[in-house]
Amino acid sequence: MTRARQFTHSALATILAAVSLHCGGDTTQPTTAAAIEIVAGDGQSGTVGAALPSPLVVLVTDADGNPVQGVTVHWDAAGAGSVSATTVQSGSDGRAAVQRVLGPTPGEQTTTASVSGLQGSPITFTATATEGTGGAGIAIATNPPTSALTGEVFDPSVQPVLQVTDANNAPASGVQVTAALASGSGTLEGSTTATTDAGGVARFGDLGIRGTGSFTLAFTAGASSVTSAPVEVQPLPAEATTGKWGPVIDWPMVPLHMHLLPTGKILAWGKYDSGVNGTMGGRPRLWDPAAGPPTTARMIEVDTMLFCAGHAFMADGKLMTSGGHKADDKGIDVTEIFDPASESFQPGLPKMAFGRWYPTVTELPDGRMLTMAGRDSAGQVVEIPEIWENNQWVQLPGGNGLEIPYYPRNFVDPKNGLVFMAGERIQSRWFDVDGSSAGGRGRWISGPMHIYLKNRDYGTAVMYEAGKILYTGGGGDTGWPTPDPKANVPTAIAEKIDLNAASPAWTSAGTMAFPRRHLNSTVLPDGQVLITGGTTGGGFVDINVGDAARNAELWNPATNQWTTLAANSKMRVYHSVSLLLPDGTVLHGASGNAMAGIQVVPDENNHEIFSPPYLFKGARPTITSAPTDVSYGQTFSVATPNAAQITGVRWIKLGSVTHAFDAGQRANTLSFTPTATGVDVTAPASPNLAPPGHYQLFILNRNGVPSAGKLVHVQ
Ligand SMILES: [Cu+2]
Repeated sequence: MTRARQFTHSALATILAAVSLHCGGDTTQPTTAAAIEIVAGDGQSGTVGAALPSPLVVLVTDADGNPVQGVTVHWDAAGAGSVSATTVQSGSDGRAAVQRVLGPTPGEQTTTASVSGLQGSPITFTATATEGTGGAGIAIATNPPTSALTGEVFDPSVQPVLQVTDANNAPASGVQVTAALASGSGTLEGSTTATTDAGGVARFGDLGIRGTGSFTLAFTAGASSVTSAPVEVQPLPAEATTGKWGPVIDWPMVPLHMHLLPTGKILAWGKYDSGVNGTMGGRPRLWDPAAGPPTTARMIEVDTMLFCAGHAFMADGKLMTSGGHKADDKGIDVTEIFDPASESFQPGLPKMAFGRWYPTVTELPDGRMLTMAGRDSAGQVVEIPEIWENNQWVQLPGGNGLEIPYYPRNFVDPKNGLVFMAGERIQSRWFDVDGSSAGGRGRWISGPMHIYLKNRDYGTAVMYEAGKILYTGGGGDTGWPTPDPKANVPTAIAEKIDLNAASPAWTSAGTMAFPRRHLNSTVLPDGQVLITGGTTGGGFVDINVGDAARNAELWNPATNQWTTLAANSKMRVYHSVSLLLPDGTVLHGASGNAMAGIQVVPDENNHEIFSPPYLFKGARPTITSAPTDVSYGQTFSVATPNAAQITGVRWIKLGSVTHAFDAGQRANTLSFTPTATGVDVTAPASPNLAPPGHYQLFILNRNGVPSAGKLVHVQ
């Protein structure tokens, strides 16, 4: 028939078809529809479980061979596979078509198209199904995030998940899926392959994109591939390099002794009960950060004046103090123990043989406590250390005869369990509490000389890893009462020592951007050391605001390099403190309650919070559970949804800080093995490596982004 003849009759056919539709039943066909025939799609070959390459098409005509619109054609996949629709109305060209997906069995598969009553109905299409070659289908179950920071390790909730089916349209297990950038200029980071599980599901765990702009990812399994939704990748904010300081937060007094308790609360005290011009007393305040600002902190009664005491945490999490304030340069002989559970000091403890003003307390591997140095009630330097054992103080007269500075920078040496005095003197020394010398129990052992050959009074020291100490800043007071040479300005020179070495020696740790005195050092979860506060000027304490070292600095032990970070708002010099908090920020506060010659050091009854650069690099890992108590050498499970992302596990002992030195903090990098649901972590083998007590456990990803700390007690 000719095209022209078809057209002359098609208008009537259309009307009739429309009437049929509106009358409802598809059993009654337009009177003009007479026949059905195949147009296309018969005799194709395809892969089992897959769609045929071309649609199946029929034509409905009237008695004159003209196309008829609106006729309902029934399609049936004959029990294997599927058709895209089981009923299709013929179009204005009389045609009706479906897509055919073959069933799972190789061989001949048929499809029928039928319109009852028409000549030629039912029509049978025949197709040949062939065995597939694997990886028949891949689909995205979870897309990557719609936005991310460059280099960010995507949160587990938006790590891509793929569903892979085999040639039979069944879940394909053991199939490797490869991820790659499909568009965008940058690098795909992390593990770019994942293997399907029994359900045919492949999960990526640690992907991230380095670069900026719009990206898509391609996921490929065998010959099949699928492309993700777009990911908009932003550059890192400036704070990812500089960190960021928060606002000034007020305290009711100058919190110049500060401790993070196992309860998460903070105990602090200064010289006075309240702020500037307050009454002498310095009673502690207990601040619960979860309950309100520090102005809500509760005053804790104590029967002595703890200003200028030494302190450290004990194995059970209680805080021991040694000495305190009788007058400037004169100490008292009282010991106090604060119990974080009852939130009170234990009364009536045995006293020391000597008053101590500016001593250092050190927890030993076996739980005994050592107190060293300070001035007694008459203002004399105390050269005899005392050890707390069997709930009493025992003198160690074998230590007598050495000019010991205020608040010695003491650490337990993991190699031998001895106490290593890192400074401030030029020569460092070990003290053996169980050794003996001419004077009796206790023995000094000469150690290496600093590379900076001047006294480092009011420098800071931190054991950032078992046996590894950073000592930086200090000095600058030519009138300081130790016998070593002095400089008239503080130093920016840093040095480090590894006590694990066969012959430990001080070596260069680079130079800070600013010389500093009265600075603080805080070991961070990523293993770097944060330096805060201090003054660049010489003398006992330079309170010229222009000389304040307000920029934080960061030391990276892996590179020995220093980075200058953001500046805080307050001058924090003599009596300033810094304390690592469980959320990975650092509290930097206080300064004051003292004189600078004839001038008053400004009282800072407040703190500021520093958010280190690692808090600006995207999603943080989270710890969902960890044991509260572990023993030495024990392997314990830490649950985290970030299991595939963890590249480091560290813990850091709770801080107890004053006078530019934190006698509490010390850190261990812990060995671990990843599991499906977290990491199995092994505690240090010995208390020499990690003295007993409470540590904040952190897990980290490859960008050094830490989780919040989880409190773990080791004993
Ligand atoms: Cu002081």
